[in-house]
Amino acid sequence: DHRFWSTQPVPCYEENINESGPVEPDTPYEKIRKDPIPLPKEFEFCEINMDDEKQVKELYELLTMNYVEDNDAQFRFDYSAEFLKWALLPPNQKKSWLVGVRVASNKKLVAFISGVPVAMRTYNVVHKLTEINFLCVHKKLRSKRLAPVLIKEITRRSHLEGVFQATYTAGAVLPKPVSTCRYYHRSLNPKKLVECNFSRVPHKWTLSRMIKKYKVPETTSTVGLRVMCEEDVPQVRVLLNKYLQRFDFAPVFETDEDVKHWILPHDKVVWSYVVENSEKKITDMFSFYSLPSSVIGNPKHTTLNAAYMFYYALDVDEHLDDAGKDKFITKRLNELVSDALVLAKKTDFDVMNTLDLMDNAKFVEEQKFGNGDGYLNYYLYNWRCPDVAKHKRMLLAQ
Ligand code: YNC
Ligand code: MG
Repeated sequence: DHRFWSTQPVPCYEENINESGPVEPDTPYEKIRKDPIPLPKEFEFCEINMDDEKQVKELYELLTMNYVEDNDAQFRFDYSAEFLKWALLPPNQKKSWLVGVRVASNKKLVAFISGVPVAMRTYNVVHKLTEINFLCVHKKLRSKRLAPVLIKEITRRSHLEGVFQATYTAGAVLPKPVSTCRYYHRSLNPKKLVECNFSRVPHKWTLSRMIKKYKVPETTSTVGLRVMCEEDVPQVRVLLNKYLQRFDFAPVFETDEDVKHWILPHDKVVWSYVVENSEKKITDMFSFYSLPSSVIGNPKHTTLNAAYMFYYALDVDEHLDDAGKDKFITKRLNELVSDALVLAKKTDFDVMNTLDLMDNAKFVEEQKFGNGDGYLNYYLYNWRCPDVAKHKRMLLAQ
């Protein structure tokens, strides 16, 4: 049973949902609590200013030591400080949505939760909502019911800004996922992955056979492929929004500023490429981001350099029937992902990760991705809607 979650406006596990709508109505401004949710007296809330390098470093250190680990505690996400600044300072960010908890006596940062504004479409409703991420409580303060206080506080701050719906992803199973994704991994550095205990040499295989299997070409092969630049932003926005219409659960890029922030290459954080044809038209784009993991207690390696597939889009002829579209997307996507692997390998990534969403089922096998043992659940807060099918969802959280 869920002592906290059973009090929240989310559907319960058993619900079979056929219609869309809010679980509870918006709270009128005068009814929203104006002072923070009480914390145990030894703690106090603070706002983390991501323009202040000292605070960025404090957040980086909290997450690096205490954020998400895999089931066997072999790996822990190690988001870089640069990544955190990028993820937490998008256009129209609200300062009040980067909530820290400090020890009152010595000001040590011991917990955090973030919200960023995002426009998302679920089926045919476009929402402005808060995307919640980076919920973290210091390992020494676990199981003290601090997480519900953080969640209630970010909810209050979201309500004060007039936002009554939120979205988030978590490995944890909570009431009630709108969709559940499985992680997929494509080895780029099999030797290191084996040494880190991330992969295993299959029965009756040798490491050299594995290395051979995962070798990628030296150069890309798609004609017209190049790094995305600022002039591409308007075309990429149109291309991406159009492609995202294929899905029932997807972000909407409402302004060029959004695309500039989320998609343009960002040193050491995001890599983005476009395909430009002879008429200077952008026909395709794809991107990936860097999210290393600390390798816990390994004598030889400290960091696994993982790239995660991010947005991609292709120009699909609307006149094709569904089968024709599927065939086209399968062929084109395999060409693009194969080049993405070449580029990720060149940038020294050890592995490319993705989930079973969007049109990914059309390339994972051919591109030699294998399923992992991790799952990621997608949630909506205060919005009830039918479950979203695998191939109808689009990622957003990093
Ligand atoms: C989780 N990941 O079930 P019940 S993902 C939400 N998301 O409540 P305590 C979670 N709730 O079941 P701890 C959760 N994990 O009794 C646990 N819970 O109703 C629930 N890990 O609280 C849990 N980061 O403080 C239970 O637990 C209650 O000390 C127990 O703290 C939890 O960012 C946590 O995995 C996760 O740092 C902070 O374990 C801690 O264990 C930790 O006693 C490592 O809490 C890092 C980690 C989570 C990453 C993420 C998305 C978070 C979404 C939060 C929900 C947002 C709702 C929308 C709000 C805005 C609404 C508007 C408008
Ligand atoms: Mg706690």
